[in-house]
Amino acid sequence: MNSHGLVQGPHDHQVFEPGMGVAIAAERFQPTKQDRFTFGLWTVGNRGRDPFGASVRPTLAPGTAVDRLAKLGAYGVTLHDNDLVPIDATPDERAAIVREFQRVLAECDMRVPMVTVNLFYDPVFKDGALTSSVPAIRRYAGDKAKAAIDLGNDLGAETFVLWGGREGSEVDAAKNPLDAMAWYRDGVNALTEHILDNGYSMRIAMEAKPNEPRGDIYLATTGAMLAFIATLDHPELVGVNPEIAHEKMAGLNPYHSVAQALDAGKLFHIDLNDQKPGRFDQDLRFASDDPKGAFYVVKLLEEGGYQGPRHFDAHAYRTEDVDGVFEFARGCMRTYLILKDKVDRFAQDPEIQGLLQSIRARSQAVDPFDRAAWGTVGYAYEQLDQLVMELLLGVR
Ligand code: GCO
Ligand code: MN
Ligand code: MN
Repeated sequence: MNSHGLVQGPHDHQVFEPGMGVAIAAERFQPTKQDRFTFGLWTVGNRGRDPFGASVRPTLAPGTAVDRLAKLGAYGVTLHDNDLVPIDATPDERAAIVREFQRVLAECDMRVPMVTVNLFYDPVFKDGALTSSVPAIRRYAGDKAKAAIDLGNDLGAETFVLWGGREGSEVDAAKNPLDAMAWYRDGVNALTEHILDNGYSMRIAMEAKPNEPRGDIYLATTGAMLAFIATLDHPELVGVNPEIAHEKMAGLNPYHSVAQALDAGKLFHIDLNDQKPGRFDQDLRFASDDPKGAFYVVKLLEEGGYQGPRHFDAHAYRTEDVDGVFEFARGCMRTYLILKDKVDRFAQDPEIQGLLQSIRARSQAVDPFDRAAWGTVGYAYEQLDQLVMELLLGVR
């Protein structure tokens, strides 16, 4: 009997291959530390509040989140400064909180590979943080981000994510975006100076999102971030943290955005989740809306040399209680491992590989170049795509 009062959970029935026992299937997709799965404290801690309704779940203590994620096989957690340390904590309070959290991490054998800063929740940031038109707010935001970098260093993080949730506008008459870009650049340059001055081994990963919570957010896509990074004082210290849902909100293909980041040597971190196009910011369980799109992202991460954590930035449906939240977390990791298994099968499938080979062989056709013939040739992509569908649907 599980906590829902059911004798069996839905996954107890999953059988992936004829003759493969349920126990083996469960063990096979059991996450381990080597998989390097991480979750934001704010993801499992999400209380289900939305613009239309109140919280539906109790506050989850950071220690409880760490403990329950560790038991599921996660590698670590990530956090905003204020997920752990209240915005108005004194230095002594901060030190005590960090000490206690370090104790829990050690006890659960969990890491904190990434820390980020909350520059969006407090009302002071309602017109932006590093791009606020108020110099004193820009200064405060910069100091807060530096303190979050210090916190990351204390916790052993190698990546500092910078998500400019309020760096944007609704009223374009109010702010010149050229000023905003200059302030943003000054802000990020100051953060890299802070890292260098302190000798931290930390890199910054900038995360793009097109909208929400602002009407329009500056540097709306991963591609825009990459162009901006090239204008910084220390571009070598700054990369990107693409999020699947954010690229989809912009109508883009996350597979291509992540590939561009990898190609630029800038994929420092990644936020895995899912999103239905044309909706509000949903933060769905990884791959739950678009498993085919997610398959290609997993393929890219596994085959493209990405070494960082597989970080989930998603949250459970508002319908869930706390146990449902950890079913959600387990689901994110299992689906990743199942898709990783599909990546291996794709590489070993004789029909898929044979078809790819014949497509490639035909593309090597020799001179003379025959324009008319190339215009009538069939590429067999329908057949290839259907084979991938059948692989993903479990019949290959
Ligand atoms: C969002 C963002 C955030 C950031 C996080 C890290 O849509 O709210 O994805 O979850 O990733 O704040 O800075
Ligand atoms: Mn997001
Ligand atoms: Mn994110």
